[in-house]
Amino acid sequence: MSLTNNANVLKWVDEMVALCNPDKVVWIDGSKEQLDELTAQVTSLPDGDPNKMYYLNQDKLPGCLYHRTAVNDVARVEDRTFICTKTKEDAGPTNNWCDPEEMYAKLRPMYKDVMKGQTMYIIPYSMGPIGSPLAKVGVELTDSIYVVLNMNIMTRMGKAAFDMLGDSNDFVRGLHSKANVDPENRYIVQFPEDNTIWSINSAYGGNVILSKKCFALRIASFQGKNEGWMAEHMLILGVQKPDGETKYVCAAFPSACGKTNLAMLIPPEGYLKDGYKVFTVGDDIAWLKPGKDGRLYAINPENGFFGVAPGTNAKSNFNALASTMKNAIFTNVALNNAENTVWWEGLDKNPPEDATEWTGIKTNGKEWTSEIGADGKNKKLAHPNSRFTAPAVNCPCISPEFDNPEGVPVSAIVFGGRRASTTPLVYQSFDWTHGTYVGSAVSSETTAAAAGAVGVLRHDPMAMKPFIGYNVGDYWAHWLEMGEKLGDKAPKIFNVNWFKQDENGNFIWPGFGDNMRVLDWIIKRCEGTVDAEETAIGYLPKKGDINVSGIEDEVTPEIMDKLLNVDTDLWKKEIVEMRRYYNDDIAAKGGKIPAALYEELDKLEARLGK
Ligand code: OXD
Ligand code: MN
Repeated sequence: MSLTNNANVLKWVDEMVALCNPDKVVWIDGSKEQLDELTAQVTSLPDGDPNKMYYLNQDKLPGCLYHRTAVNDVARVEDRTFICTKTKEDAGPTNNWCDPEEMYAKLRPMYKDVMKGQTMYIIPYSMGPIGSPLAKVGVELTDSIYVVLNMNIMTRMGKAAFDMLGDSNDFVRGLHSKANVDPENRYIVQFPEDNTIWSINSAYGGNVILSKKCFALRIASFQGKNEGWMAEHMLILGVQKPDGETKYVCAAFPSACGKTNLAMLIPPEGYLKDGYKVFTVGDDIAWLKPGKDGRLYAINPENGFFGVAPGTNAKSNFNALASTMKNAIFTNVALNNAENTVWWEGLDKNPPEDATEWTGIKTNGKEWTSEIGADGKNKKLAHPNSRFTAPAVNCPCISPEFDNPEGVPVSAIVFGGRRASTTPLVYQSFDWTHGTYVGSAVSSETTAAAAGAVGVLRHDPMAMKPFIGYNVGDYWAHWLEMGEKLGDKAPKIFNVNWFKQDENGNFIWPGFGDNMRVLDWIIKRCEGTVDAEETAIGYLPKKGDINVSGIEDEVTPEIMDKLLNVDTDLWKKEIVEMRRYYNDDIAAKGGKIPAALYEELDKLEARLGK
């Protein structure tokens, strides 16, 4: 029985059912009974079935499940991700493009009868708190119970989403089939002009949890441009000060630069003693819209965390680890067979002796076999991109405002990347337009963890390169427009770099909880309670204004000088690179760069001197 009378939903579902031809259709109401029944089904599949999920130790990890994906299906696939708009220009230089009619014509035969013998699950969900003026509804059709169970954690899933939609046509239509998980025919396709996402031949999270990157960033960024709001690849955190007031900060870093760690940071002892607390609103995505008072408000459209497991431990991110202790799903981590619990590199130093590798091979924990990388040396028990899907309510520091339909007022926006030199620990942009330039210049250096050359600069504007659902030039213009609309109520824009190195390649900033010291300066700048040094690149902390109490031995005045140094020669090189990037990578390939951003580049160059 259908869960809604919405004629638009029913018509579309009928069309998709006719195309995919499932034996059975199940409407997901979000009830515990239904989810228990689906969990029972998927855990009782025979070993070796690629869809099987396993119960973990229910005493130690109550409600937790485990799953392995195919070895060729372990990450987002940017080369197979498309933005299909009527013109190529509308997708712009950062996206793969195909004409929508051509793409539908190519994919339709792949979906034809693809669910024969199977069940189609119809998942209604809300991105954002039900009833929030910033929230939006999506419906995902899928042939995977794994997807249903993940969507239950990552979104507000169930009938309430249809109730919120009423008879409106404003919902995102997602169609997913794992099909044969064939990498040659894997497609992750956004049709922003049709509010539609088609994903086929994958069963990995980021490609199939269509609410996340596909809707909440690619489609939503397009909607935001048309409707006057923004969808950004940003964490949202609140810093509660000793006087009880909480200031909210959004931060955009490229993937694997520690967004989840910053979102859940535990302040250093001195700050805790003084009464500071950090609350998490979101760890990956922010939707931002001007509120009635003219300030910018943020919601986290998601309801859970889809975090990278390796490297997560009680020291690096206590709160993330705690979030995974019940009702979580683990994907492609290793198993500790003796306990039926999970393990990954960086959880602790003791790989289990009786382990199952992420590929399903049993091993003694010393001589494991699963190879990552062409060199065959990089052997891991857990896949480096193995994940936990964890409910936000589990997070010990989840914000009391998490479900606030109005969102939280944003004081600061912070950009950052991984840069060994050039970029100082922190600086503040002169104004919103300069801050937009700073965001457009976000870049990160590759690390030894990934295959390929180390230290290669990758541009990732606003940390959104794989996620902007339209032309990056128009996206920058939209940022500038939002700044004009917000005027003097706009958040202040900053840039941070936790990854500065000395001559020997050692990191010189401790990072993790100590990043609170930088947040402290940022918040004081927003409040106007601390002065700054005006430099060519922006406002920098004055000597002594970053609190190093408790880490004086590690961060000596000499180290702090290095952290805050603005090396004119390196910055001149940065300008040359930014001109090359704007001209060759963007403008020459159809990106319409706003004149104001070229002006910022010229002004920066002038300030640095000839
Ligand atoms: C993610 C990513 O999975 O940014 O969040 O890649
Ligand atoms: Mn992300």
